[in-house]
Amino acid sequence: MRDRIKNLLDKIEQVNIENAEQAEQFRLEFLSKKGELNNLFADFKNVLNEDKKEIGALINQLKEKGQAKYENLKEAFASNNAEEENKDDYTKPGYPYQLGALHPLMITRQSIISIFERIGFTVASGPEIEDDWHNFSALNFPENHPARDMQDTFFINEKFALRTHTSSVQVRLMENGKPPFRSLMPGRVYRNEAISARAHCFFHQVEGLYIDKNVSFADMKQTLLYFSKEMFGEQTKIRLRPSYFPFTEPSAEMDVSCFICNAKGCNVCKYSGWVEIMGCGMVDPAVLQNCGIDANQYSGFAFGMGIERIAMLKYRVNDLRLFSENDVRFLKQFQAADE
Ligand code: 2NL
Repeated sequence: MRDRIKNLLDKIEQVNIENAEQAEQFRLEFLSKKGELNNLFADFKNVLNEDKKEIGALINQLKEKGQAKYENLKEAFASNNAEEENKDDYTKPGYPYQLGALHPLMITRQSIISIFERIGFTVASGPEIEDDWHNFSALNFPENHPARDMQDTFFINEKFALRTHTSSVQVRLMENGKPPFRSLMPGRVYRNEAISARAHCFFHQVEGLYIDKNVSFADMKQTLLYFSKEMFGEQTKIRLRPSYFPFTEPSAEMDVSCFICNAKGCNVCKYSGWVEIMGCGMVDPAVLQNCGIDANQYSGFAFGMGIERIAMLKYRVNDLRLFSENDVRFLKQFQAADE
């Protein structure tokens, strides 16, 4: 009995196993019901009582060795197999891709554009670096206007600055084309301001321009009412308050009835029932003349709004900086928002 155990121990230690099949062979030969170990246990009853303690311990040792060897082999071959299979299994489903989302400013910009496109406006674009004529002079800014100051505008050199509004593109459009015009100008603009929750050194605008014969202030009101109802809901009302811009006369600020509280009063409309969303006015005849358009034949209106402002109201965002920090925890929330 002792020799049998010794032989088996040597065999278990020396046996050479290189793959899963050989491991299974090993299990059948030594560890299965009809294997060598069980034979030993079966013959154990014939061992003399005085030897039982010693022989029993030896058989148990043998069993542990055999099982440990088998478990190790099994694990090694199993992980090899998994790698092999993964490499070649072209039927496995692919990894799911993380879906991106439109930036909230782009969603807002697109809603504004598609509302105006439905009534015949087309989109124009132009350079972000502008000369004094297109950004200021053609738009009727007086020589000593504060916007022309280094304090307010980023100058690149004596001649060029980063545009402070997208009106400069409307100027180019009028200079190079013939009326009528019905165009929309979305884009990034720059102002020399300290960055805070309410101001940034760049922001985004959509401006609109409508020039034709006999265009009146009433046309402007109706166009902006249509826009407001489409953008903020059918129940929306508008109101115009007198204002001033160098390039329009008369000029106005436009408020919409608060779409958050239905004009009942909330902290967004500061309990007034109204929120300001854009500036507008009839294009100053001097601007038309500067751009080569006969102000005796043509008239028109223009308007401008900040995309950030609209997006902040629509999505209840209270810090302007969130729009340019690109923190995915912020951006991810707009995954379902594009309409
Ligand atoms: C605002 C106000 C405005 C315009 C932009 C414009 C353009 C031309 C001629 C006349 Cl070419 N006007 N644009 C007019 C009134 C207001 O923007 O608060 N923007 C954020």
